[in-house]
Amino acid sequence: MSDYTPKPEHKFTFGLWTVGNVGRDPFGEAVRHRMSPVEIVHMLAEVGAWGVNLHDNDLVPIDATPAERDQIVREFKQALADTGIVVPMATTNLFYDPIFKDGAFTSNDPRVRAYALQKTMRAIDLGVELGAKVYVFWGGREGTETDASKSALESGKRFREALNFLCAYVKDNGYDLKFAIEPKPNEPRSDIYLPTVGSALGFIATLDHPEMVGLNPEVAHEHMAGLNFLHAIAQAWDAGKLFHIDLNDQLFGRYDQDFRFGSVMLKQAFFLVKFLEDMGYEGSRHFDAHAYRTEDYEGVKAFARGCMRTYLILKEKAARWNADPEIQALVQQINADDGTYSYLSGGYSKDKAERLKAESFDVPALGKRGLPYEQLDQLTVELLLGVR
Ligand code: DIG
Ligand code: MN
Ligand code: MN
Repeated sequence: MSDYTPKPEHKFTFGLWTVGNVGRDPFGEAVRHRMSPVEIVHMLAEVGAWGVNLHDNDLVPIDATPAERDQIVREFKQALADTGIVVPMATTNLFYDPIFKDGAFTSNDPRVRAYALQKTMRAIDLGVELGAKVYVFWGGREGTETDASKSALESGKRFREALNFLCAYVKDNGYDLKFAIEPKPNEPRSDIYLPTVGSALGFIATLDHPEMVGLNPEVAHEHMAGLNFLHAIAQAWDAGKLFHIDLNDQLFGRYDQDFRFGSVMLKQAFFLVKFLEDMGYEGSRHFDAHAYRTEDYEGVKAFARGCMRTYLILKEKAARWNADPEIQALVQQINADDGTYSYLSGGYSKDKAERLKAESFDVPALGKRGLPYEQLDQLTVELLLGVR
């Protein structure tokens, strides 16, 4: 049995809004008292987290005076100093206040769009002051219930204009900060713009400073769209755009459940952890999740510990998968290549095209070839079940 104790080098983080979730849902009132940001920092230190993330208003109320803001930030910084907890990521709450009921950057009202930019600049200043290096944009209200209300094309242009302005703001201020877009297909809007990793990657390419902007994919959000999260982050990684990640769990086709990491789709969680560890992902392992509504704060701590323990257990399972002789023999067999067609790698040439057109293939034999995927997947399942 290995040691599954979280350590700073694991880079486990939680948002203030996650372990601070009071259990309110559309059909029920809060079930837990609200902890202060300082209390949350101490709880995260107690369970062994490395960092804490925040929306601006998780820390500073939207109507705080500058003096109140400074006092709150001072006390928060003291809690960070007392515990050693760091702030790797920050973001803006552009979804809770009624002013954003029809969006922030994509609102039809230019006053709301302008206010959203102002609020985000101030929140960026706060995030940088606290040491954040990644800034997330989750456009929770950027969407529609009826497409009679606004042009999807115009909304994309407004979103781009806002991000271009904010990228320029970061550059103008010399901030060491990169942006990470967080896609989600719906909820709280009926349809949210930039719904998936794929659509966000396409959007990033249209920005003035695409090098500053990447992705913060969330497990639950791709699952809500019925998509394979591993495939999504592999594409983001391939594009050099996996700047951050929101880990949790989620059944397909449900509202955003934000379950404890690994608590629902364990095999998908295994392949996700394997990918991150195999690739040497160096970013935060951020758990954007919350405890069941049934829990008290001891249950919330069990939730937080469970997220980190499951990640570490799956990390060990991934290492064992990579070292398992029977599994690796099958992987070798599946990827056998005698080099006959290696001339095709390295790009096109007329000679290569002519040579390939002259090749002959035993199509029936290739079609009959048996692939040992049942055996390989069974070995994977048995490894996860702890019998190998
Ligand atoms: C929800 O999945 C979103 C917001 O909580 C926040 O903007 C972002 C940061 O992880 N995730
Ligand atoms: Mn979510
Ligand atoms: Mn998230």
